[in-house]
Amino acid sequence: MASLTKEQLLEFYHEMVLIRRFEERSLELYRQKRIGGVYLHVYNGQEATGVGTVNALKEQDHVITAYRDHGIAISCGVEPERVMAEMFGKRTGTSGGKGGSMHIADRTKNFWGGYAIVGGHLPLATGIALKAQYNNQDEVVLSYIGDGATNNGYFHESLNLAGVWKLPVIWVIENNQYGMGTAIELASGQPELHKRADSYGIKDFGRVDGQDVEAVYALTLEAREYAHKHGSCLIESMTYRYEGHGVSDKLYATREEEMAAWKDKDPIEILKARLIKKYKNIEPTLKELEQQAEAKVEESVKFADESPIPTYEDLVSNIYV
Ligand SMILES: Cc1ncc(C[n+]2csc(CCOP(=O)(O)OP(=O)(O)O)c2C)c(N)n1
Ligand SMILES: [Mg+2]
Repeated sequence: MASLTKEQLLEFYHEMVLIRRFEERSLELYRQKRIGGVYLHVYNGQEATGVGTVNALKEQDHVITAYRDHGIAISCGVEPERVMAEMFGKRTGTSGGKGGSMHIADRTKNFWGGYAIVGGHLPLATGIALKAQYNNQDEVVLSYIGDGATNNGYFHESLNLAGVWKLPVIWVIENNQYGMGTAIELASGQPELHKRADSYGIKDFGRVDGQDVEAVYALTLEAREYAHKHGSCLIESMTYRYEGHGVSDKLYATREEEMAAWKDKDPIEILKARLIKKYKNIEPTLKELEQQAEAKVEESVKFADESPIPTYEDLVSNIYV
C-alpha cells in the first residue's frame, strides 16, 4: 500500500471531519428551512470514498458526480462558504444561487458538478475524457456512479464508448447498498457491480473497502496511472450512507442492525484510531483539526447568511450563450 505521510493522513482526517460537520449542519439548516429546494442528499458515511479518490488525482484532473455532491466538491477544494451559499440560494454560491444542493460546480477546480438526473452525468464524463484524449493532454476524469445508476442506459452507453475509445476515466461506483430504497440485490442481476467492467473491455480494479481512506487512496493512485496510460477502469467502493437517501426520506426500521454494523466501520473513527495507534500524543492535534472544521462550517453559514440574494439580472444571466 502507498505509504502516506503523517501530514497527508492528518489532511485526510481534517477533510473527512469537515465534510461530516458540513453535512450535519446542512441537515439542520434544511429542517429550519434556511436551506431551500426540494431535496438535500448528504454524504455522511461515505467520506472516505470521496477524500481517498480525489486526493489521488493530479491537479489537472477532472471530477464529476451526481446529486450527493457537497462532500466531493469540498474535497476538490471548492470553498465550503460557496457551497453553503449555493444551498442558501445566494448570488455568492458556486452557481450563483440558481442550482442549489444538487448542482454544486466550480470550473476553476475542475469540479464539473453536481447532476440530479440519475446517470445523467456519465456521458459528460465520457465527453470530458474525449476532449483530454483528443488534445493529447495528461488529464484523467474521475466519475462517481451510484449503485442504483448502474442499471440505466447512460451507464451502458458511457462505459461502452469509454471502453471502445480507451478514454481516460476512472469510474468509481459508490456502492452504498441502496438506490433510493431498493437494495442492490433486488435491482441487479449481478450485484458484484465491478464485474460489469468486463462487458465494456474496461479494466476491473475490483472492490475496495470504502470505509478505509488509505485503501481507497492507494487503489485510486493505481487507477490514475492505468487510466492515463491505457484508458478506462472501474473501482467499486463498498460503503454506506448514515442518513436517508435524501432529507425527506426516513431510514427503515428494518435496517437498524445493518446500520449499527456500518457505524462500527465509520471511516472517520477508523482513521482516528489508526492515527492514535501510530503517532504518540496525536489526540490534541486531532481535536484541533475537529475544532477548525467546526469553525469553518460556522464561517460558511455566516457567509451564506450575509450574502446578497440574486437580482433579476442574475436570474436571466448565463442562460443563453
Ligand atoms: C433518471 C432518473 N430516474 C429516477 C430518479 C429518481 N432518483 C433519484 S436518486 C435515485 C436513486 C439513485 O441511487 P444511487 O445511484 O444508488 O445513488 P445514492 O442516492 O445511493 O447515492 C432515484 C431513483 C432520477 N433522479 N433520475
Ligand atoms: Mg446507492
